[in-house]
Amino acid sequence: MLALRFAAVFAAWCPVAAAQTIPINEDEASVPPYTLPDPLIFRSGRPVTNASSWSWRRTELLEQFGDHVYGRTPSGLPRRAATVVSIDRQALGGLATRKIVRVPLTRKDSGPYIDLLVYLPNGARRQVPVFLGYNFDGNHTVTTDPKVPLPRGWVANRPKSGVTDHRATEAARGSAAESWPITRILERGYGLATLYYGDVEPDYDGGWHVGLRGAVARGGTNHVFAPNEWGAIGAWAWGLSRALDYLVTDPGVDGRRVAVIGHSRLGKTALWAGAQDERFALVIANESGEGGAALARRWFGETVWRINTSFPHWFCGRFKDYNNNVSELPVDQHELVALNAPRPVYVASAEEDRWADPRGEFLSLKHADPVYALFGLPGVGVADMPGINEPVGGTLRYHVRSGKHDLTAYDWEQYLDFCDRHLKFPTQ
Ligand code: GTR
Repeated sequence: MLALRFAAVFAAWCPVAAAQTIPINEDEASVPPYTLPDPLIFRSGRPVTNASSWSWRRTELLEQFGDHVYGRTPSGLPRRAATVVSIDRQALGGLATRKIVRVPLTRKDSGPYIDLLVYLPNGARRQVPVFLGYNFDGNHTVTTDPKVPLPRGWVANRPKSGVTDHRATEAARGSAAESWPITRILERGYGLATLYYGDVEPDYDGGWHVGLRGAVARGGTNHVFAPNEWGAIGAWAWGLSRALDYLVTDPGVDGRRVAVIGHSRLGKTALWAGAQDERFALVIANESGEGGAALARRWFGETVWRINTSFPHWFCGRFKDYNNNVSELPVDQHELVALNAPRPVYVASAEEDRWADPRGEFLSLKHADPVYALFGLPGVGVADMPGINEPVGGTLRYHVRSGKHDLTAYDWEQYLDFCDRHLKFPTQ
């Protein structure tokens, strides 16, 4: 019934092209009602009653997200040891030890591989908790440190990066430093490990030919993807787990306290990585929007149709089946958040980032609350969205910051405080 009303609203908006396009709505009063799937009901209709039956439901949901949204991550991919390429024990004026670590992703040394950039605070008395997150334009953009090499492959020509032909340039060195307050992170007692997502797979439709998915596909670069084979987000998420494989072996890192963080498309990736790999102790999704924390069924900002049209390579083929009937999706994004239970999750929005649907991001957390309650944990715990710059919640935490789509110092301060509460041991 609700599904019919939903479709009817779309048809009224766009009678001719209703089957092909879904108009963008950014008016709260026009959001039609919708019904979310219940994370605590098995497909069979049986209810989940406790944390131990949740683990079965968790498996079912993971399979559904694999089959219908991100594609399944192939099993049996090689996992090879990483190599520390360089160490500088006096980086950033002596504040940190900087390592560059090569993480192979396939059997071939020629690639694809990740060059992981790791900064650990000097003088720590014990192994430190670490933030692990992808950067958008190369490791050299997060710092002005001249020793950090440029990525070798494709980079996007984003306005700030000064790139015009998809090759990384020196001009972009430090261009993303404001989003990566490395000194502050180190001073607060954390390490930072960052990696360039294009090392795993370039971010364009067809990028898989020169990326991880093409390198491991049975059909090589002629491979024809099945509807539930992984998309680029799946490949990037897998890369985060391989970076974690290294971090758990680093003598300076406490591998039980690695938080995975991502902004925007890389926030979607962080959530999917955390859902699949329970070694991530905590997950942070900064303005992850559609296909991330925002509810798919809520018609506000970016839609399933729009994201599948703009970025067909991000998700699996079957996700496109829901372009015009999102209510048929067997899952919604509150269940992606819930897949991280009982681990802490921070979801953040920005007031002007209406495209990402701040309210839809908040509601995902709220509707994941019942799963956290199974573990006796406080979820986000409030009835409605908080005001601007007023973080709320417990094990599930949320803020909507003033300003635009970005990862800012304000966001990092909240994440550092959240990690202090959830990742630091009392003796530290
Ligand atoms: C937008 C896309 C969003 C978000 C963003 C980003 O164009 O529509 O879903 O992922 O890109 O990653 O920067």
